[in-house]
Amino acid sequence: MSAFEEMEEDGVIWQNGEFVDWENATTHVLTHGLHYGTGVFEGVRAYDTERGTAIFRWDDHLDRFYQSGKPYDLEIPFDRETLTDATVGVLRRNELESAYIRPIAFYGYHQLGVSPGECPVDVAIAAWPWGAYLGEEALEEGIDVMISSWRKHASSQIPTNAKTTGLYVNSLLAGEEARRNGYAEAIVLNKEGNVAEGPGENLFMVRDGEIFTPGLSESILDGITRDTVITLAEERGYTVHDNVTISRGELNTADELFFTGSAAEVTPIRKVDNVVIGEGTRGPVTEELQSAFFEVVERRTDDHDEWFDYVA
Ligand code: PPE
Repeated sequence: MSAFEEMEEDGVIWQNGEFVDWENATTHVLTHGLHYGTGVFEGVRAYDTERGTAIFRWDDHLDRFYQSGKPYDLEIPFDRETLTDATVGVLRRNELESAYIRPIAFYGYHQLGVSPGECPVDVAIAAWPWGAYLGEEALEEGIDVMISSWRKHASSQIPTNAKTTGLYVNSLLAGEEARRNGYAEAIVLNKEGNVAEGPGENLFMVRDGEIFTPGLSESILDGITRDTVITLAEERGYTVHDNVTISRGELNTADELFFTGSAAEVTPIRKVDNVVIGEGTRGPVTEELQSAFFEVVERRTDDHDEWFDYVA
């Protein structure tokens, strides 16, 4: 199954401490999180590696999961060990060799009104096979993207460093606008009109052999793949400017552009608003970092073993 395809109802989902059959992992229609977007979630990948199934940067995803709840006073009522066991349990019971893992915590069913009051925090972890987010071809050929007419919410309006379910209405608006216009994905500018990120990806630019990515104050999610790529690039001797402002026009004159994300992995961008970027195909720096990324996540190297939790 790839992104944008129907779910297969298969296996179990961990919900509030128990493994339940996929079709029974349901919640009430008056759930607080459904009405007000008051949930936090993660997207994590487990890869089928030479040493068995391995969850990539689980600790960092868990850190962000707990942190995301803070602005909302949403305290996840399970500890790290429980959530880790739950995830390993889901992967094993569902016999998944590689998977996309989706932990979610949200204010549940008890009362309505914007204040969550005594609503419980419900937690679930599901996993399913998810292929290349933007298609297998996208990884090689790159994608055409559109600058969205929608701006990213400023971090003074909603904390963009928290991965909150409600934030993704902005991602939907931008992504669907792009797809309606024949593009694969959007780039979203921040309130100042500078480059923020994609609807579900961070953005990188290559210029004159150096690498640039918008800083955390540009209304972006502090992506774990972003951090991975920065680390891999620096290890390969690249200068990475990870705290910069990138203006819209710089996208057009970039040598290379690419997206990063747990779902999107490392996806090259070949055109922005139909302006060809560089050679109009996956650029050499993108290719080097993308190969390095897949070499690491598939464990074809011993580097960065600290990033992996083996499921076997
Ligand atoms: N920005 C946004 C807005 C975002 O949603 C993601 C992840 C990223 C950056 C990259 O972050 P990281 O995954 O830590 O490298 N988007 C998730 C949701 C995708 C979806 O369609 O759902 C993901 O990649 O899992």
